[in-house]
Amino acid sequence: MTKPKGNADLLQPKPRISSPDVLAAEIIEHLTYGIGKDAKVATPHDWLTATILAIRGRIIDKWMDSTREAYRTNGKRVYYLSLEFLIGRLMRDAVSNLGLMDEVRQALVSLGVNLDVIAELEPDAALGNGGLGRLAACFMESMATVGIPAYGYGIRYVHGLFRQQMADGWQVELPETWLAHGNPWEFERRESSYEIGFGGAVDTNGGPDEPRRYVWKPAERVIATGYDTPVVGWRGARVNTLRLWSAQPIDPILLDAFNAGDHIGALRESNKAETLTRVLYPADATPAGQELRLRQEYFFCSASLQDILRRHLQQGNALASLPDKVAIQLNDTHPAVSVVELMRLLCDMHGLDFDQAWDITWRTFSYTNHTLLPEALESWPVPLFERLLPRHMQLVYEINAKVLLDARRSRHFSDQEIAHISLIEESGSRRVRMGNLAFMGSHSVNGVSALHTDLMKQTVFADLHKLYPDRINNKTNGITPRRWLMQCNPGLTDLVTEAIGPDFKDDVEKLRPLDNFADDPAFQEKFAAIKRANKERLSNLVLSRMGVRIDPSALFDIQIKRIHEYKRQLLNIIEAISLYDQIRSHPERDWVPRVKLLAGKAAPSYHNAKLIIKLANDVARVINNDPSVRGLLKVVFIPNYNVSLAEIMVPAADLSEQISTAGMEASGTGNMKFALNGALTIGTLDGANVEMLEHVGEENIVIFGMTAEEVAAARSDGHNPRAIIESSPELAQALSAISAGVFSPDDRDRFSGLVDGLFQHDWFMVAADFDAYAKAQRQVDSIWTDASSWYSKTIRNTARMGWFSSDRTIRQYTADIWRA
Ligand code: 4GP
Repeated sequence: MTKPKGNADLLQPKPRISSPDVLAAEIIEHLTYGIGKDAKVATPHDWLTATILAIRGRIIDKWMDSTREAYRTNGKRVYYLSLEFLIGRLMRDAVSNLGLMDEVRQALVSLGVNLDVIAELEPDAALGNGGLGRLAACFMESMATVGIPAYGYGIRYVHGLFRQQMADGWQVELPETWLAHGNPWEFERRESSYEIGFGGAVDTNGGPDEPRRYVWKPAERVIATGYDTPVVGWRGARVNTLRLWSAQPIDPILLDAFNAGDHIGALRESNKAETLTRVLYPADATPAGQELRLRQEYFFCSASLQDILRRHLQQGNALASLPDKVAIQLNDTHPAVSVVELMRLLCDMHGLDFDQAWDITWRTFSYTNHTLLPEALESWPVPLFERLLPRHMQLVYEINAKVLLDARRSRHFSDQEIAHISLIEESGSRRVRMGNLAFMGSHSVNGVSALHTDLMKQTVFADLHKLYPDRINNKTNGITPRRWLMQCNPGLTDLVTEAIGPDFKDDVEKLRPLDNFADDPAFQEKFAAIKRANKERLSNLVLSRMGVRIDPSALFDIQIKRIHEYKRQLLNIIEAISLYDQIRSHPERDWVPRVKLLAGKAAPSYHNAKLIIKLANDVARVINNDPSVRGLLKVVFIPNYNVSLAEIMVPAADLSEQISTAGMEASGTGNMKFALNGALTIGTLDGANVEMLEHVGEENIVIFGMTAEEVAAARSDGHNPRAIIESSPELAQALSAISAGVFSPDDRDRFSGLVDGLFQHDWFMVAADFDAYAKAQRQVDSIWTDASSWYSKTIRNTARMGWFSSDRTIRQYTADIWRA
């Protein structure tokens, strides 16, 4: 490219001033000349867009600095490949990280606009299903904060995670349209476009004395175009790029067909291409849509790898230095096909031989596992994989041969061990195992909490761990304290600053001195007042959205997360029923007023999860309308859980429910958000709860229930849930109320599937853990009754949760895995 030869001064933008009056003038400038609106007729959305554009300008200056710096130093770059980024809103994040909150607020006030009102209009970017997508968003922010030159790569879904509505208590899924008003954060990068192929056949060429070359001739091609969103680190330290790919047809319209009168057919190719990036795949779903999902995965992996190699070579680097300059982190198995795609690019497009390419490949990749649930470990039917990606199928077999031969020859693996590590699942119909592919193709394989990492070694990856004993390592998850403390809980942030000074804002582990205030009555009072204000805000939201009145002085007991049997919302609801029974049977006792709040989405095809939502709503209706409860218990299921709702619920919680069946929750991150915001946790010894216990101290967390080992033993030795239920009068009574139709008078059998499951196998140990859980809840009540003890514990939670910052997690990835 030729460099423009203009006046050097003019080619360099002037640094921007960010005083309120300058900001206000710029907002008006954007409103007028960018959006074409007069201030008098501008809609609140116009104001939002104009404000974002003014903020964006400030980010771009730093963004360009960061990019120039990365080119200049030619250091190692980190690429985070994830099919999900559950970002939520961006404006508050950006303004607060740039340190411009007061200036922007004042600028808007001078224009007669309220920042909080327009901030509410920003749609949530919900490009993810749950934990792993939200983790990716926290990691992007922390990488920019810690100063790592990093790119996130993903898909720009037109429709993110569905909107959840309740129809008579049942979940209904509606399309989500986050791009309806345009997206002022993103930049389309037409110049970063790549061709992606599917299907077709593989030819061989090369003369008799030349090495054989494979040429894939895809039958279909689409274009991937990048859209860049800047991600600002704390104090604007660094601005990284999130590049999301959108699919476009090569020919937008088939003119011949159109002219021949086939107006719909003329758009067929175009529709097919655009379908690729139209919707986020709802995880945990049935095999339906499998092909589309595999296409999405390959599409985004191929585009990202072509982009990564282009950047690497453009800087004058040799291919052999790829592992020294590039670290690619695979967020779960969704991007695992990257391993084979890089092999294809290196062998077929750049002429490397297989062994050279393999050496580069596994040294470049690393893989994070996020769940041990067998249904979530992806695998693809061989015929599907082979039809869509014929060249990749050949490479899968070649990689498999190399690894299996080595395991057999040098490690003397048995047939059974070989069968476990093979890339091809042979039992039943043949499938390509993406977990094993990600494992073999990476130099590091990490779990997301200490317990989960141990279980990975013992269960799903036991044999691969035996073959590569140095590969599995642990990186306990974390959360960004900017969004999950400073932005969502400004009251607490100010109080903490007043008590211990502002150092914790730059290093959240410096919250620790707050411990000294835990028993100080004056501080407790202020801490309680902030919690109370946050609870009032949530109560208002519940009233305005649902018409349900809840009392902010009651104990707010909150469970928010995806609805899944292993997360045991059912245990929580059954306990509510049992409490309801007891409040009515023993009106003379001193019951602690409690509001049980739940929220979360169920995968559209997950029958039992949807039934659990319906049960929560049915139970809520009965309990909330029963005068004999005297308002001592309320149950509320808030629809359409998303990141923005979490930002209101987390700071308002007194009690955080983290009650998964031990051994099943890989880590959890909601558990960390609540505790940091001064909630007490009731939880099992599962996922990161185990490490939270170590950090906050056993007197500041309520742990109950079976351990992972006990669960495994009960499952393999067979436990007898019927006997357990019959020996627990409270559980038996609650279940018989459900079965008798107390909560579903219109359809007595509605929940029989759920109840029968508890009697027959109780796979998730709901019955087995019930008594322990109920007892732990009464222990919570008794702590609550002593306010000073309650606040002393919850303040200590805030003080001691700093370690669970995603900055710490990212530093560990950087030091141990990426070596960036
Ligand atoms: C989630 C895990 O269920 C959760 O425990 C963990 O905290 C989170 O990943 C981030 O590591 N898994 C998923 C998934 O979201 O789709 O498997």
